[in-house]
Amino acid sequence: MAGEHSAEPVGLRERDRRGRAATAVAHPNIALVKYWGKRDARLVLPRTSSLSMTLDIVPTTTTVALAPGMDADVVTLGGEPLTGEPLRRVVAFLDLVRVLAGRRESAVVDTRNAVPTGAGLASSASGFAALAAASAAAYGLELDATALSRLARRGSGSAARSVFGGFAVWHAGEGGGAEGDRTSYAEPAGAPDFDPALVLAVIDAGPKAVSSRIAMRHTVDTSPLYPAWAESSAADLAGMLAALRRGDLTAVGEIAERNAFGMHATMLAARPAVRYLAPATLQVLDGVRALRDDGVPAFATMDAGPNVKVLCHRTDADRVAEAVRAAGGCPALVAGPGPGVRVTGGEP
Ligand code: 2P0
Repeated sequence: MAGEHSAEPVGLRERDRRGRAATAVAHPNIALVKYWGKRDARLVLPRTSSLSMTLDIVPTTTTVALAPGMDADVVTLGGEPLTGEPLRRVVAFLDLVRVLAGRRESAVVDTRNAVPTGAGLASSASGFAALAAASAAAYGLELDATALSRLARRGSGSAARSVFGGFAVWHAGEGGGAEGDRTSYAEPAGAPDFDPALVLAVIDAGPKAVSSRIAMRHTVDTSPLYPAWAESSAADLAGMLAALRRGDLTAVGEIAERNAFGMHATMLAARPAVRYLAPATLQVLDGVRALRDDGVPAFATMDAGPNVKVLCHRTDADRVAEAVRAAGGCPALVAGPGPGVRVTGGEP
C-alpha cells in the first residue's frame, strides 16, 4: 500500500502525486418535525416530510483525499480507523459518489466531530453532509444544493437537512425509485421573525443502545401507533411552516413538542418497545414545564436518545440552560441557528 512506510499520513503523498482533496464542514440539525420511518431503505426515502434547525455548534470536519494507488478506502473518525458497519456505510457512500462521478479511485477520509459520535446530537447528519460535500468536490462532481441534499440523504436521511443553514424542510417526495430519489430533498424553510435558541441537555453523551436506523424500521414494522403519528405529522409540518412564517415561537414549540412526544409514543408502542427516555429525561421535561409555568416560552424535543433539546428565545437561553442543568443534573449547551455545509479547502 502506498504511503505505508512513510512518516506522512497515508494518502497525503498520493493526493500530492495524482489526486484531489477537499475539506468540508457541516453542523448537526435538530428536527422540530421528526423523520421517523423509511419507505425505501436503499434510497433512504422517508415516509414523512420533516423540518429542522441547523445548529451553530459541534460541527463535523471531513477531508476526502483521492488515493489512486490504494486498493481500498481508508476512513478515520477522530483519528481512529473506522471498522465494521460504520466503515461499510462510508464505503457504500463513496461507491455511490464514484458511480455518479464515473471514477474509480479509492479515498482517504479523515473526519472529526466536535462531540462524541452517536450521542443523540445528530452526528450522522453533520457527518454525512460533510462527507457528501467533501467527496463530491474531491471526485469532481458539480452539484447544486438540491442535488447535494439528495446525495447526503443517501448516507443518512437527516444529513439532507444539514446541507442548509437555519431552518430546513426535507420533502418526503413522491413515489419510489428514480422519481422518489429526484423528489426527496431538503430546502430552506425561511428565516423566522424570532431569535431562536436550542438548549441541549446532555444527559448521556455515550453511544445509544439501539441505532435510529434499526429503531425506526422496528417501529414502522410493529407499532400500531405509527400510521396515526405519520398522518398527524403532515398536519404538524403544515402548522409549523405557517407558525415559522408568522414568527410565532410558541406555536413552533408546541408543535415540535407534540410531534416529538408522538414519535416516542410510536416507539413505546412497538413490539417490543423501544424506549430512549431515561429518568433524567423526564426530570428535564418537568423543568421545561416549570419554566413555562413561570412564563418562559420553552418547548422540548427528544430524538433517538435520552437527551432533551429545548427551543426558546435566545434572550431566555441562559436562564433555560440553568434550569435544565438544575433539573437534569447534567451539562447543557446553547445553540443558535447555524450555517449550511461548506467546502473550506483542499481544492486541487
Ligand atoms: C430526525 N432522527 O428527524 C430523527 C428524529 C432521530 C429521531 O433523523 O437511517 O441517522 O441514517 O436515515 O438520519 C436519525 O436518523 O437515520 C434521525 P438514517 P438518521 O432528526
